[in-house]
Formats: sequence, C-alpha cells, structure tokens
Amino acid sequence: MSQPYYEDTSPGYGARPARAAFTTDAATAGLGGIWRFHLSPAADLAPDGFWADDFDDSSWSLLPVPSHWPLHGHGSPVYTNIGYPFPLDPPRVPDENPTGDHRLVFELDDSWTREPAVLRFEGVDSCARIWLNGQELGVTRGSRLPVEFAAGPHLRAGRNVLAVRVHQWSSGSYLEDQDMWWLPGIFRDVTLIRRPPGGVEDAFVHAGYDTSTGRGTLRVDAVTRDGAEARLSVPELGVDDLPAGDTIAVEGVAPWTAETPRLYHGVLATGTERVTLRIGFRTVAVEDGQLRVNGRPLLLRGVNRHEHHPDHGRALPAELDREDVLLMKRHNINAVRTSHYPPHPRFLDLCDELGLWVVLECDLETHGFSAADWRGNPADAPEWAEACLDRIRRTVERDKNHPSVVMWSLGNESGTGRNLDAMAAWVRERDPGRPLHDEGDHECRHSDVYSRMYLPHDEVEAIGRHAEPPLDDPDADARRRSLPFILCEYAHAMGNGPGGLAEYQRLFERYPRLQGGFVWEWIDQGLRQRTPDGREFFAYGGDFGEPFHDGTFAIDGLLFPDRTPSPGLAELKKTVEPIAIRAAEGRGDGRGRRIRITNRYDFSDLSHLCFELALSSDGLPVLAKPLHVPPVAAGESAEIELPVLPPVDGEGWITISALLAEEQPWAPAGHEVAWTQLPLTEEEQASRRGTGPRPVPAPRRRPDGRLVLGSGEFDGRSGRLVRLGTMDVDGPVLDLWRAPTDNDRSASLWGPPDDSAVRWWRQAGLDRMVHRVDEVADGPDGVLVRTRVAAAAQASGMTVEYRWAADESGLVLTVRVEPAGDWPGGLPRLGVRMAVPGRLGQVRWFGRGPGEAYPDSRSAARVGRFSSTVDALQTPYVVPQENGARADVRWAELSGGDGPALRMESVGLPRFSLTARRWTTGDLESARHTTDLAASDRLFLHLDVAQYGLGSASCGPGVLPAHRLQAAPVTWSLRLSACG
Ligand code: IPT
Repeated sequence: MSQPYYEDTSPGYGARPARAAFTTDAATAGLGGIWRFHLSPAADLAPDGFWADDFDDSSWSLLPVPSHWPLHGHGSPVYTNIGYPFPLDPPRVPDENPTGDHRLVFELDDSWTREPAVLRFEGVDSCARIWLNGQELGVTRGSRLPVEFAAGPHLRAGRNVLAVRVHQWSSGSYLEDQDMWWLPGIFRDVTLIRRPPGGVEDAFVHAGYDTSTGRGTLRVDAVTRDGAEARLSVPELGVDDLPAGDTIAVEGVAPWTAETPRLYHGVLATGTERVTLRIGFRTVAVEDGQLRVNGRPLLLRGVNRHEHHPDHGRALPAELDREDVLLMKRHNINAVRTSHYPPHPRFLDLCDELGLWVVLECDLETHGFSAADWRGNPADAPEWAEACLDRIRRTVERDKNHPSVVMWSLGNESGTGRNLDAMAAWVRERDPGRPLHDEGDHECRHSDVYSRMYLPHDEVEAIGRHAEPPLDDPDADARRRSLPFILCEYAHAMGNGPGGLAEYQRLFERYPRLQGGFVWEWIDQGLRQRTPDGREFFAYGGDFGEPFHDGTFAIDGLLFPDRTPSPGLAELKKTVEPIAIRAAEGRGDGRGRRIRITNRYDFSDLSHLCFELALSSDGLPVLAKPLHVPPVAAGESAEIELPVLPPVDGEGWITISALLAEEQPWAPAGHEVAWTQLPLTEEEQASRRGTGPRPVPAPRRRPDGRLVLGSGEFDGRSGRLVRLGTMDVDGPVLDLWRAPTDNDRSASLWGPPDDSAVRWWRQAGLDRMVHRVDEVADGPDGVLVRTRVAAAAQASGMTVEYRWAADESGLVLTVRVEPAGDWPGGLPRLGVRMAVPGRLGQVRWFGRGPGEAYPDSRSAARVGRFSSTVDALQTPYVVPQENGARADVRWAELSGGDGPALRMESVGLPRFSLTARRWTTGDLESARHTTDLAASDRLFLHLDVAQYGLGSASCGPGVLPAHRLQAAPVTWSLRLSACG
C-alpha cells in the first residue's frame, strides 16, 4: 500500500510562500459561517468525490466554521500531555482517523474572476486537503499556522463550492504534541483575499530606537508583484512616499514598549494596493548579559497562554482575545509566551495596541519521543527537516511586523536536534532583530537566553549569581554563563497554588541576570459539561471516555475555565506589582512615618499614577486622603513622609495604594495597580487583647451528665461542646487533615518519585486520627478535657488539652497541643473543627481578605473587614481540594436564619484562619468535580492556627522549608459566643 498523503512527512503541497499578515484595501471575503459537515471514522471510509461541484450534501450536518467538530457533537475530545494518543510509529497514524469533510457553497460577483486571489486558512487541525470548484488546491499541515493557496483561476461569478477534507491524525500530529486537548477542525478563519497585479506580496517593518539619541530608524522591505514600486507614508512622522527598502532616521519618535505601546500608523502603497502597517519603534538585543529593549533590561512578569475556551476550545470567540489581554494588564502581567504555537493573529494586534512583551512560539512539540529516549525525534531526523523549517518560516513570516514580539521561540519540549539547529540558523538570517529562545537547548548552542522550566528557588538563585554547575565544554559554559536567564515556565498553577511566587520574585528583583519568567499557565483547560440533571461542571481528561489520557493535568491555570480569576492570579498580581511601597527607617521631622516608594517599571515613571492613603481602626475606615508622590523614574526610589495621623482606638492600619490617575485603554481611572499596608500598633494591640478570660461562673453537672458552663453545654463523656446558647454545635476538636491539593498529592519534579507530602501524611495516619478521652474535669476554673489523638498502628501521637472558661461575653477555649514521636512529613493543618447549624450562611470577619490565603500565597490578602457568604467563601477549583481559608482572623461572625449568630474571636496570638463549608473534608477529598459536592444541613468550620504551604510540586518544587508546618507544641485561645 502506498503511503497516504496525510502520513507524508512533508509540510504538504500547493501552498504559496509564507508572508506577513497585513491589512489591505484589496477586497476580501470571509468564508466563516455555517458549513455542511460529514464525519467518517476513518480516512478510507470518507465519501469519494465529495469535492465535486454537484455532490449532494443535503443530508449532511450543519457545522459552524471556525470550530472543532468534537465540540459540536461529532466524536469527542481527547486530552494527553506527553504521550501521543496513538502508537509512536512515525509517520504512521491509526486506521481510526476521524476525517471531517466540510463543504461550503458561496456566491461571488464577477469582479473576483478578474484578478488573482488567494484562499487563506489561519488554522486547520491537523491536516487538510482542499478543493475549490472541483479543482484540488493542495494539502496542508501545521495546525496553528496560516496557509494560502492560489484560488483566482478557479473562482467563478455566482456559485462556488469549497470542499475541505480534514484528518484528525497526520504526520503533523507527531510535531504537535503540546499538553492540551486534541481538537481537530477548521478552527480559525477562512478568507478569500484579492491579490491585485502590481500589489504587495509581503512587507517587513524594521523600526529601531536609540534611547541615547531619541532617534528612530525606519525601513520597510517589500516584495511586490510584477516589479511594482512600493512606497511608505507615515503622516504623523512626516514620512511621505519613502521607497521600500530605504532606511531613514526619524527624530523625536516615541518608542514602543509594553508600558507605553506607542504605535504609528503607516501605509505601504503600490499603484494598486494599500497595506496598513502599525509601526512600533524599539530595539531588542541581548547585551552585557541582559535582554534589553531600547537599552533597558526587562523584567518579564509573564504567563504562558494556551488558547482555550470551555465551549469552543481553541476556536476562541474574537472578544476573548481582548478579554485575556485586559485581564493580563489589569493583573500587572507584562509578558506572554504563546505556548506552544502562534496564537490567532488578532491576539498579537492587541498585544501591540495594549502593550505586552511577547515570546512568539512556533507550533512544534515532539515531547512524546521522550518515551523512546528521543530516538527518531522529528526535531532531529532528516526526513522531517522540511516540515520543521516550514513551521518556523510560517511563524516568523506571519508575525514579523508585531513590535510586541520580542523573541522567537523554536517550540517546546522537542529535545535537541539538527532540525532545530537549522530552524535557528534560518531565523537568525531572516530576522537578526530579535533574539532566539529554545527551551530544550539547555546548553544554549543557539539560544540567546538561558531558559529553563520549574527550577527550584535555590537553583535559580545560583544562576542569578552566575554560579550554576558548569557544562563540560568550557567554551559552551562560558557562553551560557554570559547569557541572561528566564524561566519559560514556573509556578505551576494547578489547583490551589502556586505557592512560592513571592520568593521567586525577590530573586528576579535581586539578580540582574534573572529576567523573570512565565507562570504555567494562563487558563484551566476544562471543557464545560452538564450532569444529567443539568448542573454545569468542567471536564478534564478521562471525562470523555478516552482510554488513554492525562486526567486533570491541564487544569493548571490562573483563570478558571470560564475566565474567573483564581486566587493564584490575585497573588501573582500582588507579587509582581510594579511599585514597591515599604516602611522606611526612622520617622520624619514632622513625626510622620517615612515610606520608601520604588518604581519597578522598566520604562515608565510614576506620573500616570496617583497615590492614596487610608487609615483604619479595627478594619473601619477613619480617613482617606491623597498622597503626593513625585514622578519617580523607572528603577529609582524616593522616600516620602506620611502626614501625621490621628491616634486610633482600635487596631490601626495604614493602607497606601497606587491607582491609575486617568483611564487607560486597559483599565479605568482609579484601578489599583499596587498597594501596601503598614501596621500602626499591631503587636501592642494583639497582646492587649490577649489578657485572657476573667472566669465568671463555675461549671455544673446536670443529671443527664451534661456539663454546663456559662452559655455552653458539654457532653459529659467526650467533653465536646454540644450547645452554645440555643445553638446545636459539635464541638471544636483537633483536626490535622486537609483535602489534599494537587500540589500535596504530587512529588516534586526535582525530588525522589513518590515523595509527595500526602504520602508522608497518610503514612503518619493524619487522615484517620482517633481521639481518646483521658479526662473530662470540671473545677472552679472551668472545664478541662484531656485527650490523646493518634492513628491506628502509629506510636506517635498528640496530647491535646482543651481548657474552657466562661466570661461575660462567652466561652474562652484554650487548646494546648503537645506532639510526641516523629512527624517527618509535617502536618497539613493544625487547628480545630466544629459543626454548626447550616442556617449560618452569612459571614463577616476582621482579618485578611477578601480572598483565601495560605502560608506561601498570602500577599494578596489585606487586613480589613469583609463580608461574604459561606457559599462564596468556596473557591471552585475544578478538581475539588482544600480551599477558602481566610487568614489572620481577629473575629468572625456567622449569622442567618432564625436564631443567634455565632461569634469567634482570636484571643491573643496566634490568630486563627477560618474555613467554612457545607461539606466535610472527606466529602471534599472524594469529590472529582464541583458538582459532586452536596450541601448538608450543617456547616463545618475549621479554625486553624497553621496550615502547610502550597508549593508547586504538581510540576516543580514542593513547599519551601519556611512554609512547611512542622509538628511542635502550641497553645492558642479563642472565644466563642452566641449573640444577637
Ligand atoms: C511542561 C510543558 O512544557 C508544558 O506544556 C506543560 O505540560 C507543563 O510541563 C505541565 O503542565 S514539561 C514538564 C515535564 C516540565
């Protein structure tokens, strides 16, 4: 049997040379809309002759184009990360090769028959064969890359028929092993574009900027048809009819940066065509060991972005590209790596317009060859050379005119090889104006930046100090050591996390060689589904019955699948904020405090911001006033003295915020960019409040055996609080377990396999602790309950004492925990849990908020008064797991329904963090999707004095030592009361 075209390693045939995406005044016709569609389970079962003009497709389905057919009821999606979902037998694909035939009948007027035109596909996954009016145009592979075919000679006035056969699997699939859903289809636009004789074939804008002179240089190279002359005009710069290919200096231009995305509108014209160009002047270079733009080093506060929509997959509705860029800008993100393929071109238009640094990645990943020790890796094997080169050419040619694109990336996780070398050489030749990134090139044979993934903090720090372990070859080592470093992926945002962002950021800020990185990843790749009774949830690998899949591993974004920001995104925003506001040493002359404001922008001064100072007492506002801050230049600091503030009675905090002074294209005036809080009196206040209870009544024992103390009733045998006022409760009892997070469940990428936190915790029996009561005593001081808490088969245990006293405002509980034995994996949490009536659904608290906070992800939570509901306290991680803790709670009140409220107060330090849910930890742990969680008639509260950190072990380092909760003796107190 001869090899079918879809298994040929070539890029395809029939395509026109790649060129830049540009806007032209030549006529275009969008062919998106409703097409006819027919799916065959295998290529050889697809209907013969379906491309014929008169083929009867009336019985076929209707399908919107662009789309992925599995998201429209034809077949189903498949999710794998590294392993190919078919045997590793390149370039062969399975017989079961879903093949989608698409037909569109459309009308044209006769002007289309008079001059040449091209048919352009922006993206077809994974291999398409195309016919126009019965004539074959060619075959294409390269799912996320554009392709054009000459269409003119085949077009007709009146009725035209376009037929496209799309195979899900092809040789190209071997080059497209990105960690994402396999989603075939014509998923980006299809357009007919008139190409007038004497028009523009291609244009390449070269616009540099020299900071020292303030001068720009400009040249546009053009390829035209029929030897036509092309001339450039940029009216705003007084450039008029500059012949293509000529270089000019432009005085006094404003440079393009991601912070100040200044674009100049130009027109490149021949006698027959006008092409619009948006020109941004900037010079990108790696010099003196740093990645610089316009001579200044960048600090990349980046994210990796896959194109994903929970209903449409990578066929993203147009408005979502804008929404993504706006969300990024509003969260202080300044860079994006288009992992792991070129995005829809309009995304880059928005990056140019609104300002983001882009690392533009080629559509290439061969990760699954790692299963064969990279034998036959298409990034190296000669038979794939043309396919690899074709991919980088189509990438660079399409996007070369975007000022936002500051680096080309050859692809992701493709090992090393000759084809990558050839791609690198081609890029260097074609576009010397941009550095090159190749993640797999750890020795930096051709990369201009040293780039790694997920390295732990200490290794990043060593690289920052130029002290990484040497390469064998001293020359290669010297070259690599001289290069800037970026983390092209870090801080894996899977489930609850990532923890440790702030520690990375401190390293980036400290070492000039470290130029930041890109969090993995922007959005959870969950697909919206419904339970039989109509409740929505987000599906992941395995939910579509895929026999081979990678489960939840692509649910690892900073946004939930519906684009709701996760707590991880709030943490990132705070961590990378471009202004640092800190307390400065000493007081000012006016006895006001001094603060130090550091401008961490790379280019902008602070004149686009206004500052505000707010004073609060016990979380209530006392005063707010503008704060004058000079327009500190990028990279500089200034100290200013705060006005003298009135004394406050309660716990006092000063909050200083940096807000947008005026509306920006990406956020309204008043949008908060950065903030900090300075305590006025915190420690004194905390200890003043810690004076402890003044016992009022002594407990008494009732005939039914219950102990009564103040407003509390205790079970006489277990010593548990069972009633508080008129409220049934099931008393605070020690709890050390949490529903494991994705990070808890995973072994660090860099440690021994199986070495997850959960493994240690389960070994110690923390999920199955048994409470034994040693004593329930009542005396003049109150009630004392002594217990020992331990797990079956374990010698280690905890002695736990609960001392209850009553004062005029309620019960005061002091818990003392004394661990005995070894607890080598530490503890997931340390606190008490209690059950209370479900009616208490409203929550108010004074503590950190508004969002959740964990030891290594708590920068975004500020001290204040907040209110919410128990339901809204839940963070709907797609895969249910520990979530929702509100930290450093001074007091919290739960209320609602018919009956008193429950008030919980920290007495002294440590304070507790509060979690409240309508299900137990066990329910949370066993749920696979959010819809598995059913509300009970009770609330389960956790009042913890500590939790284990989050880390990012799901792909990266685990929790840093400082954030691991170790077992140690601890005593804390809290007051409980039923009020109102
Ligand atoms: C890394 C991949 O580059 C990325 O696509 C994604 O799969 C990520 O991991 C995990 O979510 S590769 C990893 C083996 C370091």
